[in-house]
Amino acid sequence: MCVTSNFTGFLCNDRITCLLPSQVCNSVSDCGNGEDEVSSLCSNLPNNLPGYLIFRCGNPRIWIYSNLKCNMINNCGDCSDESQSYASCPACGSQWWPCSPVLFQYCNCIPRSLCQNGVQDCSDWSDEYVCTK
Ligand SMILES: [Ca+2]
Ligand SMILES: [Ca+2]
Repeated sequence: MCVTSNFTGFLCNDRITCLLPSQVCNSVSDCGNGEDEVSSLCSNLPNNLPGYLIFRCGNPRIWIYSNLKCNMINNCGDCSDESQSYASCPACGSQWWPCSPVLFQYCNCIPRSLCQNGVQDCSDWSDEYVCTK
């Protein structure tokens, strides 16, 4: 395990390189000797991965890499990775606009870059008539 300011990740054998959880078992050797792709980790995914690399969604048969939790994108499909009650995510930051989005890609917040872009992104149109960039 290794911890950076942004995520908890996988420490390579060089004791320096810290990989994002989603770089482990992604069929790319990201550590110098490929120790992030060994079958003792990557067979029977995700059961052989350390728990800090994964997040179990609301449906526990569905899992995501833990760095995809609270990234404002609906990776679980049911928004459980973005739910404050379930995943302890912080409220929308300053770069985000809170609303019920039209597209399920976003769960509770849309990027402010979508505000006043001429396209409805919130069900109440607040992105076009209330939100400012
Ligand atoms: Ca890899
Ligand atoms: Ca997510």
